[in-house]
Amino acid sequence: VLAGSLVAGLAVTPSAQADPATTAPRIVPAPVSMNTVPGQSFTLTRHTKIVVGSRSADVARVAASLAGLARPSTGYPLPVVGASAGAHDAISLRLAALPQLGTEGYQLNVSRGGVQLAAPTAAGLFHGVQTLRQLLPAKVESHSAQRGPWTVPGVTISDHPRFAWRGAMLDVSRHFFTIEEAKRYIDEISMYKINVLHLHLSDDQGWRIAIKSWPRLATYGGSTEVGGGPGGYYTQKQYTDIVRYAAQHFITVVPEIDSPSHTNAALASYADLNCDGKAPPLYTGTSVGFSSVCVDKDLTYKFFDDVIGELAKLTPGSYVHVGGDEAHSTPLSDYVTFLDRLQPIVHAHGKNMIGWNEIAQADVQGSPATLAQNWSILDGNTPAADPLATAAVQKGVQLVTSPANHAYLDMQYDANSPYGLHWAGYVSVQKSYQWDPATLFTGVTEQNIRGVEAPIWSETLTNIHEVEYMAFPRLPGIAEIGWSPRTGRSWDEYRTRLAAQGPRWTVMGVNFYRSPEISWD
Ligand code: TNX
Repeated sequence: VLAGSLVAGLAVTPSAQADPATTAPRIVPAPVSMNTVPGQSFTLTRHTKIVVGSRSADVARVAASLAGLARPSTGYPLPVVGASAGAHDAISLRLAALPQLGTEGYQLNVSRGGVQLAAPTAAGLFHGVQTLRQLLPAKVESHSAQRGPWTVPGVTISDHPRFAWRGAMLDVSRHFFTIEEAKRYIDEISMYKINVLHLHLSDDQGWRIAIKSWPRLATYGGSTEVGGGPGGYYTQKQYTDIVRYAAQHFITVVPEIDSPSHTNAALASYADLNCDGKAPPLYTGTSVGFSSVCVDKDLTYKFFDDVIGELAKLTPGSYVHVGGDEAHSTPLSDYVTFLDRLQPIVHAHGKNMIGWNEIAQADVQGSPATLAQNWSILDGNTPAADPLATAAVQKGVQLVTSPANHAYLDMQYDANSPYGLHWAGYVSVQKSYQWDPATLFTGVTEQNIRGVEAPIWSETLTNIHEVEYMAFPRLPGIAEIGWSPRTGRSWDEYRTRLAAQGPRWTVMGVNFYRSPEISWD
């Protein structure tokens, strides 16, 4: 019996003879504890049922999503039935009082008789199903019938996340991504237990959400993108659809309206928002920091009150992201004035505020729970002094960590990467994995950290396939840093687990980069 999947030396080198019943399964993110139980594997058959042991619509939906995944590939009916059907030859999902697992943990036991998944919440069951997916053969991801056997190795897993915020950011402003593309990304990130989708909805190059009180933002401000393409925007109904789809994957959408800079699309749409009353032209280049809203105009605050008000109503999650980055053409005193007026607007609409780390220069308050998203270039292993992180923590503001040289997935892997930027350096798969939130900054402890986030900026990325190429295989490593215990973490062990993801992505049609750093299965 092997305890603690992250303990060095546990990783089992894959070999042609590997017996799935005795080889430690390769799961990303690594579970907190996993024991393999030899001789206890379970094989799905056409009689296997999915038993829902709790009367909850959310649990029923998790069961339905498991059935939806496994029916096409196995060709089995896998009926979803109630607890009276019994747990034999079944995958059973039930809610249970397991307070030690928090709000997202789960327990998974596989034995010859069946699979037992228990969790305190439907979110925990969903995360447990993601683990179960990785215990099944990769071809379970196929949309057409495949040949079995569909064997799940005997294991007992107890698992829960290290950090509450495990985010992925998609910049839909520099290039627009359709709702179908956003949903596809949700499918992919939820496999790795990501629970926040941060949508960067506005920037100089495009405004991507319809605002009823300021309609030209979308119809004019959304009409182009980097390179001059047609751009686009989400109607409020479409945005709601994305939010609902994300919620079904236990992902909270955090919408970002960037300000006071990164606002050219808004300034171009409404001349009155400019200090000189003149609307600049739409912008399709890739410079940053040249735009600024007019900090002295009352209309500016009416504008953000209206925009954040509409967005807050459409957003069930508790956070609205206000940007705040790279305000190079806003004098610091204006920047502080602006943020000090913006934060109460966010609160007035019942939301908490998150912004890029520069917001720590303003009078931001830890309570309610304001967050600063740090995007500094940092060693990641040897703590460094970071004035903005220090300022945030001194104000009681927690950090979401996105060190650009480790967690920015729009950075090129190396000089040969066909897409991406490299202002923060090249970010190899190893580099994206070898850092930790608790060793980024001096004077910042784990208690100051809400979690991690992997942003993808889209100056060079025009469709979801290009986004996938940047996210995979790096995003699962960031997800693991957010979810798994730090003890025993090692690149050499991780890369063998990551290698097992390749065949899954191939079956799913995910356009991943076959990095030579990994010996892909
Ligand atoms: C910096 S990081 C930005 C974005 C760019 C990105 C490109 C940050 C908060 N702002 O405006 O898109 O670099 O990597």
